[in-house]
Amino acid sequence: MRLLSRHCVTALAALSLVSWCGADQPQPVSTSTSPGEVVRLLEQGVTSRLQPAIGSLTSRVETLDSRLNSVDSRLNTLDARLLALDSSQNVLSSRVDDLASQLATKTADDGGLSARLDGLAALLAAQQSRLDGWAAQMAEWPCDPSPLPRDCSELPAGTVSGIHLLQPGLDRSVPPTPAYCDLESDGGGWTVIQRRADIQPRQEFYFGWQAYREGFGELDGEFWWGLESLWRMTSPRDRRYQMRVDLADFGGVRRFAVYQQFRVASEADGYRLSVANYSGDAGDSFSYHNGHRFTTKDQDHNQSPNNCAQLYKGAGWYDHCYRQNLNGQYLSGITDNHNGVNWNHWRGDKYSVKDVVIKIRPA
Ligand SMILES: [Ca+2]
Repeated sequence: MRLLSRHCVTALAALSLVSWCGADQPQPVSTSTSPGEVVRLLEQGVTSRLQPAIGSLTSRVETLDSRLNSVDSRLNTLDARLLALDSSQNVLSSRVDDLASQLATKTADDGGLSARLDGLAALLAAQQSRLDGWAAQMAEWPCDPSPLPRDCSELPAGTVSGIHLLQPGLDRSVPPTPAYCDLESDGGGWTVIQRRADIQPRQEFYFGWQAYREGFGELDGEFWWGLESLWRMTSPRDRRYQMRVDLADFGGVRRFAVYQQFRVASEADGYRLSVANYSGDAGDSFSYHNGHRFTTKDQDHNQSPNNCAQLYKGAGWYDHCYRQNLNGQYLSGITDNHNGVNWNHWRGDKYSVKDVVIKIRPA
């Protein structure tokens, strides 16, 4: 047996390696195969052996890639939800702040309410004590042979100004009614029928017919005495009444107007006004209302196509509509509307005066 050459040994080793690697169909190699051919066969063998592994690896890489994409997409979703939660939290936080601020305001309001309730309680107590006084006065009344005064001018000399019981008119069967008597200014004897003043809490004057019929407010504060009492007092023909209006602006200037004739008709005639014979320094803003019936926001008795009380937020003997609006809104001086407590012939119809007193006494 001749010795194999070194090349042949290498080729045989390579063939063994191919065989050992388990090639399915190793190509037959003859001992005469050249070394180059051996290397090519070797590479071919290795490649075909690695092909499935590479395929498997590629597929796994693809799987991982796809899972990575899926994870990436889930991360994006989570990111978006996190952002949404963040924004929700901001909204909630801002609502909590809102509620806290509302709560603070509410608490402050409660303080104001409590003070107003205290004020009302004090008013009620004062009212109660006044009622007790009148009750005592009335308890003595049936036994008193002298009738109650028809108006404040009949109160005995020396009586002090303030609230007194009257029995207006001639009908003795009508229950007595309280009134504020001014027994000092301009000779005294005045029955006050309306007052406006810078007093808190502010008295509302924008009422309907019933309130103006019966009267409202505090007799020692702001009030309207009542049309029914005015009619009872001024309608008997045995006595004529005069009316005086005192006014003051917010600069401390005072003016007055006196009318030597003043009378109010019955409710059936809409409490029609008779007023005449002006004198004074305020200007004559009341004569325009002479001969007109009373109008409230719920009873329109004036010549305007509209309800003047609704138009100018008051009540009165409107025509078409007014030269004075003394039952208008208390607007404290210069206004941009015509709703104030105005006396046109003095401060015009856009100046709501500070003080008003309307009073009557026998002429
Ligand atoms: Ca009208």
